[in-house]
Amino acid sequence: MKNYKNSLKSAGAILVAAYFALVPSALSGLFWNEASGGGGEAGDLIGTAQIISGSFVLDGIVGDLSSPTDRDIYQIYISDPTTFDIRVTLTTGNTDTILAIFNSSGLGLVYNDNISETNFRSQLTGASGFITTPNIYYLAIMGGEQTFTSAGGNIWNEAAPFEVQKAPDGAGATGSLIGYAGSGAPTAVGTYIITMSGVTPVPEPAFYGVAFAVMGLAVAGIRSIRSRRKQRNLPVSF
Ligand SMILES: [Ca+2]
Ligand SMILES: [Ca+2]
Repeated sequence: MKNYKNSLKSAGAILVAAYFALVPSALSGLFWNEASGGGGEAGDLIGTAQIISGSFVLDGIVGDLSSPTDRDIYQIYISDPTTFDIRVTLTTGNTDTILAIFNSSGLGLVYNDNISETNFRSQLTGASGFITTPNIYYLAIMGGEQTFTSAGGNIWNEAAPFEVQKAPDGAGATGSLIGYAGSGAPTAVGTYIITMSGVTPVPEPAFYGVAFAVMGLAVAGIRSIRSRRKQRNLPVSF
């Protein structure tokens, strides 16, 4: 009997510990790191994107273009589509980037090559009006002299004017991302920093939903045991 009660107490303690282990801690002002936070190289397609998840204030991303054809895609959550700002603020080696945002189907939404005629880094903003709803999106960064492709061809044309944010305008504009064209600028190799606002890590409702569902089933099981023991006039003390 004692062992039975202790085992139930232990089960309850484990559940309580599990509950608090799942409650995210309040952090703030963090940059996601492709290598240490993401665990390695971010993929270059929607299905292999590095998922930025957790509970913290996301200030941006630090990553690396390890070769001229390294293209990194991150799954993010744009919480404020009208005011978000995503900007390449620093690269070592490479100063010519391209940024683009895709939806979950891999369809291109907005793209920018150069911030200005003298700044060849890239910036995407809510003010451009191409993102209208808070949602999960995919942010891609790569060096210049290459293009995103769908089955129909280039999703965006790499053509002047380079300083605009634009919707897909290439032959493959209406298709989903399947690959890339172009060998990339040799100078593209280097570390980059993307600063951002109006963007958060991807929420984890499914994870917490499952966790609480499991807890609910466990609590229901304990209540059921207590109920059965009461019916049998056995002592319950937990
Ligand atoms: Ca990379
Ligand atoms: Ca550029």
